[in-house]
Amino acid sequence: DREQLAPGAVILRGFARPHETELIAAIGAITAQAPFRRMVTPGGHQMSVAMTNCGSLGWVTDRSGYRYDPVDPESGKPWPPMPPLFRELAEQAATDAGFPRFAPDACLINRYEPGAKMSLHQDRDERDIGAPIVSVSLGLPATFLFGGLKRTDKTQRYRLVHGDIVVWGGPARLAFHGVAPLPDGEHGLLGRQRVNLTFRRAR
Ligand code: MD3
Ligand code: FE
Repeated sequence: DREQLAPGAVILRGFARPHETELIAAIGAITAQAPFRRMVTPGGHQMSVAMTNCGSLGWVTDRSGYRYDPVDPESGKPWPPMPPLFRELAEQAATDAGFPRFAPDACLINRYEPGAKMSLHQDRDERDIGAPIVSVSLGLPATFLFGGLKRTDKTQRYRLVHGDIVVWGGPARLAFHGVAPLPDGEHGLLGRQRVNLTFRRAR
């Protein structure tokens, strides 16, 4: 089922569930090559969310700033390739939400352990903001915060659970958003964590 959160923001509840086993296996293979790590923001704070990437470009942050990098700075090697299933699932979800021909070149993989959060921010590091962003939630449920185009705009809260996919495009693309501190819990396949895949067209 498809539900509109806001203009341009569509949630496809359970859309990834039929693929949960393969998605989790693929995440395991990617993180064996490019382990999760907690990056440092330009302001010098270590993020509570641990991250890695797959695809031709990966989102990274360090003291020098945010960027998309074809190379994992920890290994000096290219990021693991994006599995065809990831690409196909993201494209199918985008199409169902009204954004056909989405061709992501970057997949950021975020890991939240209990207490980890993501503060309110905008995603503005992509060259083509005409392309949507597709996010896949796996593991423990989280509360997603969705605001407006100004940091001070009122935020709405949505609960995202294992298998949900959200497509953010059009007027929602530059909205402020974040994730509330992850409550502790136990997920049958992923244990005490939430993993989020974020697909973007960076270049
Ligand atoms: C709404 N990640 O990595 S994904 C991020 O759950 C990020 O890990 C969150 O925000 C997470 O930048 C949320 C959903 C998401 C991604 C991009 C958006 C929502 C968005 C861009 C605009 C509006
Ligand atoms: Fe974001």
